[in-house]
Amino acid sequence: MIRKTLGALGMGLGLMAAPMVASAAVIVLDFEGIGDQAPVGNFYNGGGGTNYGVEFSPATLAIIDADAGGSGNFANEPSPNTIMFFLQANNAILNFAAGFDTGFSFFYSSSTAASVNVYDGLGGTGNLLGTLNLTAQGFNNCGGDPTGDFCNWTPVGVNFAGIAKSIDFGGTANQTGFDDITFGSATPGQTPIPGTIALLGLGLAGLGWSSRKKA
Ligand SMILES: [Ca+2]
Ligand SMILES: [Ca+2]
Ligand SMILES: [Ca+2]
Repeated sequence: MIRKTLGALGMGLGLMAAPMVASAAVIVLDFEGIGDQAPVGNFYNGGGGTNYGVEFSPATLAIIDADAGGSGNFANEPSPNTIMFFLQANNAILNFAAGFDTGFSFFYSSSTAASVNVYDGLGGTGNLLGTLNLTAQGFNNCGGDPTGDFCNWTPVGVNFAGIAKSIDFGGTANQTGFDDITFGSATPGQTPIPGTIALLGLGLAGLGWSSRKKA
């Protein structure tokens, strides 16, 4: 049986560095601007993207939708056209040395059930602060984009007490994709509400991400 995969197998390289930026507001990583099957590595740690002091383990790669010129087998990603996935099981970790609080969230598309854990130590160590449980929903109600087997993206998040410093992404290599990884909120993809529509904020709060879902 041939399994559907998110992308061709490959090897990524990453660098280690000490994150320096403290967290305060909600931070969203959309992975746009990273190359197809290029390591996320230190992109958000002074390596080209906004320097949030977030470092990803070497097996963690970005991948661009095949419909946008890359090699990714997905559709309807919440922030086109790039997502994050990984090619080595049990080796997908991000470190946020400055720490963050309140919540953690993202959108995912997966062919397998998985658990993602939030820790208060670096490298998936220390106390377990929270767990996000993923289901095998990636192929549900597929269509559009116009192509891509991993078509269904679901928001998932957790609130926690304490200061989190690392995330251990569970799941099976090449079978789970992530996008809009969000620190400081249990609702993924949140962005600050502009002052001009602040009064409508309560009414629109539920539309922020739901409008991004597949129509
Ligand atoms: Ca797409
Ligand atoms: Ca696609
Ligand atoms: Ca994206």
